[in-house]
Amino acid sequence: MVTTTRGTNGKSPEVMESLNPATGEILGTVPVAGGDDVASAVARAREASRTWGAMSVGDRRDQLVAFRRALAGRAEEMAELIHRENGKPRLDALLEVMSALAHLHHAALRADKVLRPHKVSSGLMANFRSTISYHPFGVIAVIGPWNYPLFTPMGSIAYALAAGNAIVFKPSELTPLVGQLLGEIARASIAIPDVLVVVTGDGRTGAVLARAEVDKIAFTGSTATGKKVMAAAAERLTPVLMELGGKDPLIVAEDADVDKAAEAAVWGAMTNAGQACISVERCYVVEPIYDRFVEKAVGEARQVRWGADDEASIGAITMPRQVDIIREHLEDAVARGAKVLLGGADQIRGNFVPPTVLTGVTPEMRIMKEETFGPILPIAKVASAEQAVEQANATRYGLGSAVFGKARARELADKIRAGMTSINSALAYAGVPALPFGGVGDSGFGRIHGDEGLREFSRVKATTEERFPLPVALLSFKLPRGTYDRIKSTIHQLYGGGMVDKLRDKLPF
Ligand code: TXE
Repeated sequence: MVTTTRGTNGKSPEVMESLNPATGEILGTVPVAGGDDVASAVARAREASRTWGAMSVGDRRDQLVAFRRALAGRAEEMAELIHRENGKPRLDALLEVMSALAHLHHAALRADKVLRPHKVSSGLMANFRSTISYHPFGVIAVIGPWNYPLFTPMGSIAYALAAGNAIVFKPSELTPLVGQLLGEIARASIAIPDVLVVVTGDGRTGAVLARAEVDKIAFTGSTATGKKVMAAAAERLTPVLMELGGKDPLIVAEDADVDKAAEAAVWGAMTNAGQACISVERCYVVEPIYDRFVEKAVGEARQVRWGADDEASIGAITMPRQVDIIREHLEDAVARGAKVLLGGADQIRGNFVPPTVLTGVTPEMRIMKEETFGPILPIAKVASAEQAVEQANATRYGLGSAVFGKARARELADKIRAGMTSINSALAYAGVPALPFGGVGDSGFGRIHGDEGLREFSRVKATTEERFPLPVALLSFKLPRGTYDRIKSTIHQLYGGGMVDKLRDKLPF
């Protein structure tokens, strides 16, 4: 949470306060970086990127191992800050630190293998040696959200650093202190200064950074702001990676383990108080098992403890504005005929939203179309798994998804238009560092995590080198007479007559 104040003499720099969303306590004050501050941060990162990018992958790995160890050494301090600044329970905060560390470890170790130059077939140009190599872009701007203030930006930061880039990180205005602490740990543990520079501020700082002289922007946040960032980046033709919102479906087929599916649906919808881009936001259950599923889900959700105490499984909603969105979605659903089986808008207390289960939901309700970002599980009854897939895909979003079932689970998973699917679990793909993470449509594009994440932050370079000259130099104006006819006959024999098909396994195409 944040309030912004201008210096009393009108000249001192603007600052903002970070508040604990559970208590309203002021946790700290940070500067709102302006144009000059952002330019200076980018310049410092640029300088660092020269040394960092020129280092061997092995040397960078050693530095990232030191960074990882330093972060692990301060895991509890970081988790405590995440807990206080974001509002999530301490245990969830500590798990977030562990997940971030897993990515830092994975990226540092994989970079050597994934970004090593490799040869490819030169095809018809058989006298050439062709190579693909990967190079750092230079400076990556990472604009982060507040829901997983460490894990989410780390998905870009770890992979971009391992690929040899320096970073300018702007954390969300709701969680700037987590960003600052990460920057401090990087400074203390990485030998090259300014490899990770943190600038604090709100959307205005983000907007300046989106126009700054950076080489790529990795943005995580809302679809609406993502579009603004992309438009700003277009001015300098800066490439962008967009990790945006979602409306993730969970499908339960007839042969699913109903108890397991209900437990996972409740956890997937309500973990982090539903404030995950990959939260389960819609649940489709086939008719024969629907009643059993609903009963089980309500029973599970009833046991989810909400509040600020140490026993709570879900804490405060981080962004006060989000509470209004959740309330509006619930009221709209009820007005259109949904039934509240547990929780509901009238039980919202300040920034705390109760675990809520809804049935009788229909596609035109806001709660089935727009990102709710709260601990809400709307359950829809469907006639068949096909209908479930059809409704799951009837959205412009396409981030995560889940399928519960046996015989046809994989087939159904393949049919869901989304970047990621967990079968017989919810959100599990996010815990596998080797799996690329990202969406389609309004959920964005580009991938963090995994090998794709390392390549996402690399400039791809193609090199081909002549090994020996051919008697007929095709790449020249000095072609002998009769070349036209020879090419004509080559086209006919190779591609028309099917020689390439016959020699498919023998020729290096
Ligand atoms: O997001 P914003 P907010 C969704 C969720 C939530 C909604 C709004 O549904 O209700 O987004 O949240 C910076 N140029 N998600 O307001 O505005 C901003 O300072 C450049 C989904 O927090 O997208 C912050 O650092 N940057 C999500 C970051 O963008 C700008 C996680 C995100 O803010 C900017 C969070 C601008 N013009 C919310 N304006 C997910 N994908 O996980 C703001 N920013």
